[in-house]
Amino acid sequence: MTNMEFPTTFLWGGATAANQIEGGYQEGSKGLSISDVMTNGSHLVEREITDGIIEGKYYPSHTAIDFYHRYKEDIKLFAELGFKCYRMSIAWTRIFPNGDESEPNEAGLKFYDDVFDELLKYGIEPVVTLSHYEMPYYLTQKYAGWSDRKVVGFFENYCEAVFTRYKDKVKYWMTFNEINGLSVAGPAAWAGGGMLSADTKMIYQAAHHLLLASAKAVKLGKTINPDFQIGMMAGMLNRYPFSCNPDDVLACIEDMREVYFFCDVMCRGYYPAFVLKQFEREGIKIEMEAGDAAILKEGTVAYIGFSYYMTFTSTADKSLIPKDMPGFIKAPKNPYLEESDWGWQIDPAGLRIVLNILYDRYQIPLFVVENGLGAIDKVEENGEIIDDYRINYLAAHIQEMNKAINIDGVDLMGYTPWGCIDLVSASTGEMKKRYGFIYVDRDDIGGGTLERSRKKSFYWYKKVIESNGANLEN
Ligand code: BGP
Repeated sequence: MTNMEFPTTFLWGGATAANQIEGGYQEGSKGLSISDVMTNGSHLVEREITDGIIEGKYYPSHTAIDFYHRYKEDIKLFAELGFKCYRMSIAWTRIFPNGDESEPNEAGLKFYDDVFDELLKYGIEPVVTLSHYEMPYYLTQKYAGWSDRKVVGFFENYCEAVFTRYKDKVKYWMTFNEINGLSVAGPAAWAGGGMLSADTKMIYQAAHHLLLASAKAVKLGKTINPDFQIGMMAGMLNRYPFSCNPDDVLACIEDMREVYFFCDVMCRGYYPAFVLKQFEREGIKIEMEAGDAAILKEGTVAYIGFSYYMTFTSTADKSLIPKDMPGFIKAPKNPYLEESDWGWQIDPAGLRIVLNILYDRYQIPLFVVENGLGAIDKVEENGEIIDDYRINYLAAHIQEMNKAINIDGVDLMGYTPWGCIDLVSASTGEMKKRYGFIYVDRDDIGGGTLERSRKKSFYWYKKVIESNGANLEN
């Protein structure tokens, strides 16, 4: 008989990112970040990236859910949920407002000291992303973001400041959120690379700098505290061949390289052959310095954190791709899956598949650091929020993680569902696309009291954690 229990060390928690929750965008001498110049949009209308702040436009990150002032109340609720860990990010712009200063900003450092102390007070382990879609805006203007190698040095200074300051408070780190998002160009090149537009060469040059910066962070972190666990973070956009036609299977392998390129370099420590061949074929010459290869080799990560929301298909027959399809990946819909109100195809079994693929390929621990259902919640007259759809989604995914651990033998460290407290959507800037166990009274254009309340899923997830994943009943 198989023992279907989660490991006793399993890190149950929740995940957020600074720019989607903090607000206080100019407080404590914080600098402007790339997310601070992004307006609100919808799943049909892309968020606008403005040239600085423009009067009359609405920028959701400026107040977000005001975690900057309410973190104590929010962390208390996380403790009530029984969180073992909390995934959050540090806003680089609180520590180095422009990015290229030589000394860090004390008010910013102090803010995260307070947040970490509050978490540790309840025995909640912080899991910290160093850069979650928000580099200093100034670096995009002066250096064209990650396309300039100087930014690697600025990032190193930032890492040194936070690693040194928090070395006894934070053990789990991740370098760049969804680093592979960069290959999807458009707004993703902005969020991940700080570049307004970029051709293939520029994308790969920026990717090289990000990969180098990640490896340098790992190396540096280990010298500051050898107990640090520094991982990578990928957006696990897994694809299936649309049919069993070998052409579709090959198209799928090729599409998946957009994810594996990044994972391969960070986990194995060198560029995979397929990308070197692509450079050769397309005449792409990336500037690399002597010594870069050694840095990549020495700076491999301790674990793979990844986000998982949905899956996609791949086809060799491009005529099957619907015209004017919204979203960043254009591919025919999978007829076996249902989708969310935002068109994301829900695939719990796909999570087990992904866990197996990643573990087989890299043989290092995995961490599901984002997963969840973005949905519109209805507040009943008595104030209740009955989000059974969210409970069903999460329960189905937790069951698949359990199988991956107990049937397949995958080494899975933990699970931090995305947006454990409602927050600003990264892709659309909306508030109504909610993921949380905790409801926040805030709308898409800045209205609402910002008050917090517990949804039905709050009580459900609390039981899940209490039972270490054994009780998934609604
Ligand atoms: C991931 C990002 C998060 C997040 C999540 C949900 O891509 O790492 O920042 O927001 O997706 O996406 P959205 O907010 O667009 O619903």
